[in-house]
Amino acid sequence: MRPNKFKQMAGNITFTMIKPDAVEANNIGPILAKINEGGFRIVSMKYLKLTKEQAGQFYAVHKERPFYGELVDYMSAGPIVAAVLTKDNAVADFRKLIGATDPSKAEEGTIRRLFAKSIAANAIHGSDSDENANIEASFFFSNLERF
Ligand code: FUP
Repeated sequence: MRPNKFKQMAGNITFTMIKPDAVEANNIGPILAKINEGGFRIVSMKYLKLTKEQAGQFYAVHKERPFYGELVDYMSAGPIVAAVLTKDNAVADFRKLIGATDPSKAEEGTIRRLFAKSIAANAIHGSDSDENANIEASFFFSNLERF
């Protein structure tokens, strides 16, 4: 069996999605620039539109939450950019770079503060643990041994 490179890199990778609101607003470029300026390198990336089923599966942990239906509709409403990023301490540093879930509570200069429209349309996703970074990266990218 081939080694799972993402797993080997635990601690050094995180997974992100530029969400439909930010893609629609033409903010892919400015957001990728912020990601690079924050010291992250892009190691896998794709532009795609999630089906409702895929969005539901990705956010299955939130199934019982009141906003789940809306979240699934929203995340499958338009194209997204999915990417795997690398940097030391990637998960925590990326959460800091994107800011709080609610953009009105996000720190000045964070990606959500700069680009998010609302708590639901909040521009960008960042994994919340090394384990989830690996699960989420594997959800989108299967040729993990190739970088
Ligand atoms: P985060 O880890 O910051 O992306 O936030 P959560 O995992 O708590 O939530 C995942 C996504 O659900 C958010 F990015 C947006 C959506 N959400 C809502 O729409 N309403 C809420 O009250 C909380 C989250």
